[in-house]
Amino acid sequence: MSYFSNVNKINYEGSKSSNPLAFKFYNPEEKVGGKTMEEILRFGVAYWHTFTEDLSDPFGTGTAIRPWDKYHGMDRAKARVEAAFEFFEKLNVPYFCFHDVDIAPEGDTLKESNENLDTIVAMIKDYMKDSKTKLLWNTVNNFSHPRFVHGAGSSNNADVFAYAAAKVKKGLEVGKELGAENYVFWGGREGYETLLNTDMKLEMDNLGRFFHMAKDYANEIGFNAQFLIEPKPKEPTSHQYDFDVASGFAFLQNYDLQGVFKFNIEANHATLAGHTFEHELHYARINGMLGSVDANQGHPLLGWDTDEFPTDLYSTTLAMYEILKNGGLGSGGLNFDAKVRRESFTPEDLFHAHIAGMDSFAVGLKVAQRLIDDNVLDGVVEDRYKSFKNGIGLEIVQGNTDFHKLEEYALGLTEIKNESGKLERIKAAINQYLLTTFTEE
Ligand code: XLS
Ligand code: NI
Ligand code: NI
Repeated sequence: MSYFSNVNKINYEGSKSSNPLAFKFYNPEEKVGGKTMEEILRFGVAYWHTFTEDLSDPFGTGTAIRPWDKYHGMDRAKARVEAAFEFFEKLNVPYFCFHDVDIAPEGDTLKESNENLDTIVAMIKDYMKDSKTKLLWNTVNNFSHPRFVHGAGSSNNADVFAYAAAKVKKGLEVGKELGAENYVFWGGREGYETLLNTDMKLEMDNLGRFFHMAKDYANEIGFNAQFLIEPKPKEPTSHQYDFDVASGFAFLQNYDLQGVFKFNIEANHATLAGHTFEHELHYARINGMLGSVDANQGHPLLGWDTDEFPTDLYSTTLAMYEILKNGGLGSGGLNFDAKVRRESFTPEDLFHAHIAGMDSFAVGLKVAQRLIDDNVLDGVVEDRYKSFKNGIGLEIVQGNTDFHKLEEYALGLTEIKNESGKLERIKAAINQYLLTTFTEE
């Protein structure tokens, strides 16, 4: 049975192709800076947006009726697995990601939910034997069910804390069973609405305890995946505890978890936090904490998590610049935590959207590699900080000064000369690289 019979395997056809179901820029085998695009980009499909999303919004019911929606319950879950592996193969992606409830419906009890998971996990494991597509990460959904109304690991209700822990315990077992390379914690409802009814200190302490117990259990069962925290500043709560990389990093240090986690950085969450995508990637990178990426983009006019497929080449270029500077993503990847727009409701749109995202990151990769090869930005930065290479600047960075010496030096200055930051010149150079990287081929 085929769920996408109108679509054949997506191949690379080059930038002149007019075939909408072909890659124009993503050529998995092409080498960039010594590695293939497939090895560097490590694309993943998000199960929730691609196989369980019906495109409903607060103003209307779903517009996408998928071929597997004629089934119900566990039959639908099984049909989704078949559809998913057909999709992965046709798109030729190396990875996928899921939450527990994306792959198997919750039962009436925790035990029943776990049994449903066991059935589907066994089926997925079977499909993975004949597939090149591996599990980039899994996670559990500890936010949709009404029991998580006050949060999960930060709930005021200890029974909910225990239930959430039991779900993560199972999630870690599932991750181990399927060979997940990472395990993600996105805060869900870990945050609060108002301080008027919230013990923030207890909630954060409990979250710290929760993460320690999760790591202890992963160690106990020999599940070696990289743990990742995915920051988001708001939505669903008005104050999420993992606001951005900086606050998440402080939390991890505070609770002695710095060595346990890295960050999974989502572009739309960065912009919701008032940062650029590259700011979050950079902040994580310079602290050795860049783990993986949820590749999407927000809408510049909307203040919520629109999770659009990434198509902004300027942004993918600057993101790939950070990723290359990081030496790649290690066990992480570029997971399309992105959904097609409500009006793009056909199964083919799922392919068009992923092709657009993959091509956009392939463009970003090639432009970023050229920017690095030609030392375009490094040269600028190095020149801008040259005052710290000798004289008083060198003494400052070597720790050889104090306020007495600095005052003495300042008193002796007759003139302070600053140089231009050359911002427009730099932006024009990036445009030049964006426009010429492909026309010159
Ligand atoms: C929601 C998050 C979520 C995580 C996984 O905004 O992006 O989808 O990636 O729980
Ligand atoms: Ni995400
Ligand atoms: Ni999101």
